[in-house]
Amino acid sequence: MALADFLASLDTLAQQARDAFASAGAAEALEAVRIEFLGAKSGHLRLVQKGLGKVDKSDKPAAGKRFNEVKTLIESAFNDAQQRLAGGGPSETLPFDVTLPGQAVRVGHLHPITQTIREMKDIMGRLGFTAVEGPEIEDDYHNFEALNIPLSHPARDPLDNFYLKCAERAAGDSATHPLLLRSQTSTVQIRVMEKTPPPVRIISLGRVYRPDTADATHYPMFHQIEGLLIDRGVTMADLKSVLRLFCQSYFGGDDQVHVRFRPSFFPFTEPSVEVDMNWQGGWMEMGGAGMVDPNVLRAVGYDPEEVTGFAFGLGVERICMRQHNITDIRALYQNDVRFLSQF
Ligand code: FA5
Repeated sequence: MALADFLASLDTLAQQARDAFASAGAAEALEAVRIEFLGAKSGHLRLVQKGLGKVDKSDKPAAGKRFNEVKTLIESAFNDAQQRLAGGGPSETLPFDVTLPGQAVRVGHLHPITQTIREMKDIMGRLGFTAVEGPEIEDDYHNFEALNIPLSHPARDPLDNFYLKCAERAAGDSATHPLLLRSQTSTVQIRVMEKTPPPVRIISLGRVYRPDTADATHYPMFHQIEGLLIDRGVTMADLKSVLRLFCQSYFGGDDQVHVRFRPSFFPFTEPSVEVDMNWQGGWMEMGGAGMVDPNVLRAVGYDPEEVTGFAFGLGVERICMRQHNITDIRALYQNDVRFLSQF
């Protein structure tokens, strides 16, 4: 065989192989092309190699050199195609149809508690409540004293709170008050009223901490939504209406949720109630609420003869659990992606 003919057949083969590998759009197609060109028994390259034996002896070195170059070239075309498909990128040579529907790539989503918090903010925002933030490291004045919880009250017990030993203090706090991880979001009521003249209509959502033993409905760190409304002539009927409206909006209608108000006691509200919701054939305690105690109003400089108000604090985890039928609060914090990805 003339050298020129052999080299021409190699060039043709190289071009065909390059085109075929570049247009392979999936792993199966690529494998078929690989067998077609690089197959050990009857691939095109193998057949061309057989032609090498027919080339004149004096031309063999040039023919062999070119054969090896083309073999390397075809193998690297295969490697390139393999990498392109593994990377998931679009084929360079395939036409790209912009009218085809896109393929969603799921990279993750919000934790169910974050979703619940956002939905709650949204609903309460529509009811006219502005969301505000408060510090998670609190002094015992805002966590207890200003909320009418005296020094002797068992709620202040070191065994029931995470007191901090550190010397550093939150900005602006008096050095005489011990610090702790807040045990309730009711602290934010005080911080807002200290700075804002009535009327007030706020919610605050965030983490609170208690050394509770973890069980199906308790966790040492959990979230609360606090609500506070202060104005002239606010009554218990307003509190019940707002909580009912909130629950109906969140759970989807009167037939989806029953709310029960149980007489109770909190030092900072009078009268006080416990808020329960029906769940799994019984009742689950969701939070506490009541009319803001006149002592609390006085402590922040409000006149209880002029304004009245209500406050509530609900457990975000329990509301999220009821919504999604999660029977154990611990599942929310085990970070099992198989569990979390359901919501
Ligand atoms: C309070 O924390 C009051 N600050 C609520 C309040 C606000 C009353 C305003 C009056 C006016 P309580 O300790 O009951 O109340 O907690 C409220 C809710 O937080 C509970 O009903 C429950 O839903 C949730 N909760 C309490 N402890 C835990 C815990 N360890 N794990 C998960 N959720 C909890």
